[in-house]
This record gives sequence, C-alpha cells and structure tokens, in this order.
Amino acid sequence: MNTARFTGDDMVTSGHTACAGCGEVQIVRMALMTLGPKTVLSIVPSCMTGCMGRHPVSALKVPVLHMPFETAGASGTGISAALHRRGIEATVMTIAGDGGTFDIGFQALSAAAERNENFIYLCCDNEAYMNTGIQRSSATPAMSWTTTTTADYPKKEPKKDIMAIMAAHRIPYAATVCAAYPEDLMAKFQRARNIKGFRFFHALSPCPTGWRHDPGLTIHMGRMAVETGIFPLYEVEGGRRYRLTYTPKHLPVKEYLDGQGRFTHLTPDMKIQIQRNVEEEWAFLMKRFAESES
Ligand SMILES: Cc1ncc(C[n+]2csc(CCOP(=O)(O)OP(=O)(O)O)c2C)c(N)n1
Ligand SMILES: [Mg+2]
Repeated sequence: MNTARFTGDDMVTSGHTACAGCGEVQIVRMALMTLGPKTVLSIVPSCMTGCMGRHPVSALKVPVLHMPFETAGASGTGISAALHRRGIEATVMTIAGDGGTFDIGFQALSAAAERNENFIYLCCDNEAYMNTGIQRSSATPAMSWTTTTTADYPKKEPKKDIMAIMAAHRIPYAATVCAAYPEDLMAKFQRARNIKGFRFFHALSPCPTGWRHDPGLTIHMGRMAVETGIFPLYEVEGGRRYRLTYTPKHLPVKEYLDGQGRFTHLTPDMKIQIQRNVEEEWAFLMKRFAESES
C-alpha cells in the first residue's frame, strides 16, 4: 500500500497563467500538497516564475522568493540558513527549469549539493528553454526539434544524465518523478520531507506548447515516457542505493514519439535508433541498480 500522506491543502490557487495542459503546475501542486503549508519557495526564471505571479497576486499560498536564473542552489542555501538561524522550522524548496538546472544554474546546484545544504531542489524538466521560445537545453532529447535545433538540423547529442551527476555528489536523496504517477510522486516528496540535507527531484513535465501535443494529452505523454522506458521512475539514497519505484511495460517508443509535433520529422530509421538508444540506456541503468548497495 502506498504510504503517501497529504495535508489535503491545495497551495496552488486558480488564476495562474500556465498554458492549458501544463505538466509543471500539476507537479508543483502535488509536491506542495505533500510538503504542507510550512514551506518556503525560491523560484528562478522559468515558466513557474511567469505563470505563478508575484505578491500580492501570486497563485501560490506559500512564501516565494523570485531569484536570478543561475541562483537556485545559492538561494535555497541562503533561505535555509536564515530560517535555521532564526529557529524557524520550515521546508525550503527551490524550483528551477531544465535550463536553469542542467545548464546555467549548474555551478550553484553542484556547490549546494556538495555542501549537503538542507533544502529540496525541484527541477521541472520540460526539455527546453520554454518560456523564452522553446530553445534547446542539455535536457532536450536527441533528435528532437526545438527553435534552435530545427527539423533539418535536430539535436544530435543525447540528454544529459542529471541523475547520475547528482548521485555522484553522494547526496542523501535523489528521485525522478512524473505528474502522470501521482502516488509515486507524493510518496517520494513525503520521504524527502523527512530527510535532512540536500534532496534532488528530477520531474519530467510534458509541455503541450513546446512538445507540440494536444493539451489534453499531458498525462498520457507522461505515462508513455515512463511506460516506454524513456523516463524511468527511481530513487537514489546516499548516491549509492538505487531503487526502481515503478516497473514499466516497455511499450515501443513510437507510442510516445507519435503525437508530439517536435518529433514529426523523424524517419522510420530514426525511430528505430531512438528505440535502440532507450534499450541501451535502460540496460545501463539496470546495471547501476544491480551493482548498487541494497
Ligand atoms: C542570466 C539570465 N539569462 C537569461 C535569462 C532569460 N530567461 C528567463 S527564463 C529562461 C528560460 C528558462 O528555461 P528553463 O530553465 O528550461 O525553464 P522553462 O522556461 O522551460 O520553464 C531564460 C533564457 C535570464 N532571466 N537570466
Ligand atoms: Mg525548460
């Protein structure tokens, strides 16, 4: 039986300006429902900054500091230290996009993780710099269209393995989550809430605007990412103990790629190549699981 406990309070109000079908709002909503009202957020420039609004018209019912793009790691560190100094008990969570995490905020993220700062880092990964116009990031999957990797010149490089990098920092907890698996997501936030030190979440956030899919298919796309093995759901404790939290059906990747406009340029050969890449990555991850401490 699932052990997730919810406060029941929704910390995200109506009136935010996210696109229809935004996966990130669901992730933030469920994370905050689990963490509870005694949570302080810092958010760096990303879709979440724009769409959640600023005080006094914020759509979030918890305190928020809007910080510069590259400072997610540094701002979580500072807020956590300040609250500790004042003897205030609260969960600190910093939210950044994939651009703000994998690329431009990586230095501050790595430094905070290495120091084992006491806060939760939530990376909402929609696989491109979305709110500035769908530019490629190092989280964009190989062969994908973006406005800077056009259909004639799709991205060549594979997605950066951020979980392996974060695990290598030997942080107490790291987990992947997806809005399409709410019980899994909430159980992981519940676990993270009770751990002291640096906790990292890699959340896959389907984005109808950038992925070019029907807004009604956000949860379906999240499910397909997981069921095809493209986005495995797992957690890593102490950088060494890997645990798969959901066993996928290993559906063909075609089920995921078809229906997303960012992949319409793919030839049958390219789809076969992606299928092969996903199988290789899965085998590589399973090796890591097998070698990990129990
Ligand atoms: C130093 C700096 N460079 C560029 C920007 C402009 N900017 C704001 S948000 C953003 C894109 C963020 O992408 P990502 O982190 O993936 O978040 P998303 O928009 O996809 O949610 C950029 C380039 C900025 N605010 N600060
Ligand atoms: Mg992004």
